[in-house]
Amino acid sequence: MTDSLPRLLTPDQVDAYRRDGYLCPIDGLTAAEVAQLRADLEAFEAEQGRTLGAMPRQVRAKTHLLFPWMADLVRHPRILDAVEDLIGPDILVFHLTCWVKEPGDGAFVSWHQDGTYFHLDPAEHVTAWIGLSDSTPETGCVHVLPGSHRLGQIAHRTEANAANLLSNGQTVETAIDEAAKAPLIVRAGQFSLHHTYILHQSSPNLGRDRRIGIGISYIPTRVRHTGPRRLSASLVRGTDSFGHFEPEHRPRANFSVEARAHHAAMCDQFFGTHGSVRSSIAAA
Ligand SMILES: O=C(O)CCC(=O)C(=O)O
Repeated sequence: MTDSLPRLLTPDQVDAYRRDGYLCPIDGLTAAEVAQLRADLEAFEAEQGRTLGAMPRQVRAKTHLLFPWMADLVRHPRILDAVEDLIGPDILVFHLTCWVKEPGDGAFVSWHQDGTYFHLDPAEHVTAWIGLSDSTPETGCVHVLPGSHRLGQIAHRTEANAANLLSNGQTVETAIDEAAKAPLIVRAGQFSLHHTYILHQSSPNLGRDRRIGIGISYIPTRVRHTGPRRLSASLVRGTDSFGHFEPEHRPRANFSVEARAHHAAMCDQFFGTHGSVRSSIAAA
C-alpha cells in the first residue's frame, strides 16, 4: 500500500481487504469490453475446434503471452488501479490462469491457498479474478473463508482428480467450516481480489451458461521467488528496480509462432519449478 491517494478503492475497502482477505465485487470492464474479450476467446476456440478446457492445460496458463487481447486485460487501468491500492505502484504479473467451467462438466476447484506453490516472499501476491461471464453460486463461483489469510501458509496434500482444475489437485489439510464460506459473486466484467493465503474453492457449474474467469496473479516488484529457478513475469505498471524476474514479452499477434515459443519457454520454467503437469501446446 502506498502513502499516495487511493486510485480506485476507498480506505474502507482497503481495510476490508486487510481484515477479510478479499474484496468483491468491483466494477471493471464495460459491457462492450467484456463482450469483445469473450468473443476473442470464443473465436480462438472455434478456430481450434475445441473449448479452452479441452485444450492442453498450458494454454490456460500465462495466456497473456499468447494473445494481445489478454495482454491488454492484464494491463486494464481499472484492475491495475485497484491492485495498486493494495500493493503499490510497481506491479508485475507473476502468473495467469483461465478458469473455464462448462455447464454440467463437473469441473471444480478444491479448498486451497494460492501461495502454496508460488514460493513468493514477502507474501504480497494478490489475485484479481475477472468474470467474462456471470459467476454465481449456480454457475460455480469462487467461495472464500473470510479472514483465513491471517492463518498464513498451511499444509496441503495432493489429490489426483481429473475434474479438479488445479493441476496438482492441492487440497488443504485443515477441516473447513463450510457454513462460514462466502461466495464471490461477480457479473460479467466485474472482478474480485483475493489474498495469496485466503482459503478458497469452487463447485461445478450447474447453470446454463459457461463460467469463464481469468485469474491474474499480481505482485509488487520487490517480491522475490524463493524457489530454485529464476522465473519470469510481466511488468505492467511502474518500474522494476529489483530485477528479481526475467522480463516476459508482450505478444504481437494472436497465437503466433513467436508468441507460442516464448509462452512455452516461460511455462516450462514456471511448471518445472512448481512440479505441475507439463504439456506441449503444439497440438492446440
Ligand atoms: O475459478 C475458480 O473456480 C477457482 C479460482 C482460483 O482458485 C483462483 O483464482 O485462485
